Amino acid sequence: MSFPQDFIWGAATASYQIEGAAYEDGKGLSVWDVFCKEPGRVFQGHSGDVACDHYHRMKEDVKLMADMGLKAYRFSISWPRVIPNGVGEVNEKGLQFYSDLVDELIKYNITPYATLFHWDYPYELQKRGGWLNPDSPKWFEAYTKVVADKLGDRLKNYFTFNEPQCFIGISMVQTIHAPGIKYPTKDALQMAHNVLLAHGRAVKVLRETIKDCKIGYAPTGSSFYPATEKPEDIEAARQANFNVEIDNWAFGIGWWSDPVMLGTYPKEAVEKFGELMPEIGPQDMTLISQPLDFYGQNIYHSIPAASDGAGGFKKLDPPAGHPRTAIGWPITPESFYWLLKFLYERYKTPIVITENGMSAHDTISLDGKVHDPNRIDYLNRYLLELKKAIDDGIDVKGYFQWSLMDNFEWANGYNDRFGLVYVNFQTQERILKDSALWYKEVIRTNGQSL
Ligand code: GCO
Repeated sequence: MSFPQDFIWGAATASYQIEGAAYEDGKGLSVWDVFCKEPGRVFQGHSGDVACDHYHRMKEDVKLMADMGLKAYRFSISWPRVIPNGVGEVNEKGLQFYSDLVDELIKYNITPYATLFHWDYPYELQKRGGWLNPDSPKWFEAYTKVVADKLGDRLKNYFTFNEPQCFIGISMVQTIHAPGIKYPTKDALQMAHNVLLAHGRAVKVLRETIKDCKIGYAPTGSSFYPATEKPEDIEAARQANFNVEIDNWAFGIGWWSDPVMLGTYPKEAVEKFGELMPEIGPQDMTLISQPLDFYGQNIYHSIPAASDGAGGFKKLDPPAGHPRTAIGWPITPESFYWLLKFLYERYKTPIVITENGMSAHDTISLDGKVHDPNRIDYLNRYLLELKKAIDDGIDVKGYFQWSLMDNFEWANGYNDRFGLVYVNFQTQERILKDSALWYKEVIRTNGQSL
């Protein structure tokens, strides 16, 4: 076996990270617009005000995607660009931008995949309590309906949420991301439940509005691979992936994916949380766990796990000098094979890798090109592990590289470059890196060139 004929070869971005035009054409404020202006929040006070100026260069950027032979593009929709106050009046100009983007992609035969929420939450709704407000799932449903009504005739593939681990965990527990507010655990758990309800409502309204749509979810989470291939270490890694640590619940895969895929919160964690657990209505878990067409997962790296000799697991540190990306993440290609295997065993749903890639301190060489052999090697290694998973019968439908282009890396500002396309943030010049040309060949040969 090899990559299936219809394998989805794509790249991904997110609205706040690339669009810019933060105050144009009637867009409302997002929590990121406000957060970036708060002193000390973001590296060197960077913001997404201009970012890659994609809002004005969308056609040029889609042309680049076509030049690279991308079969699919995963972008996100900015909720406050579409509904400036989060609820109520629709901003037609903002909505039109996404409609034009979808048309442009289709013109080049690139299948659009939209993420409904990739962190740029409407500031007006944050002022009303954000995800803690019991009405928040309904707000998200209403926004989803607006998107589906306008784009659903052409846009058929949706992801509801990107990485709830981050926009609750990093934002509301660690306070490193917008809005950067620390909430007590009980409130954070309630918010998490409201996000899951919002996911359920969005799935429902998408299915009702667009008969032939396909829906997924794009979480991430702390993940583990077996330190050795001894059966007890494999079992230890399996356990570790879905175990919810009370101090680290917000980053658990189990906390965010078991309710969606299995209709239950992980039992041991519920018992440990006791009175801190959110209120769960009688129909909630049914709403949250409606069947999905594919399960998305953002995978960058994992931690080795081994048996603790007593039926449990222990986490290991990578060996000294282990390779790392510029942002400091360990390079662990085996995370693909093992996590895909464990996810497929547990959730029994086709998988799409919704993000994977590496940051590097890329530079323009004297020859005017951007040589990034490290990124090519990274992608090559991970994709070989992906192929191994497919060869083993794991149903992986697609792969979205992160990211199409260098962009605003949240609290790290423009310090980390994740793109296949180099962006000069002063001139907005784009240059295809060597990795973009390499990926083009992978796509052209449907993975045979790996
Ligand atoms: C995330 C987000 C992306 C990031 C990327 C690199 O995973 O944090 O989905 O927006 O830019 O993952 O950190």
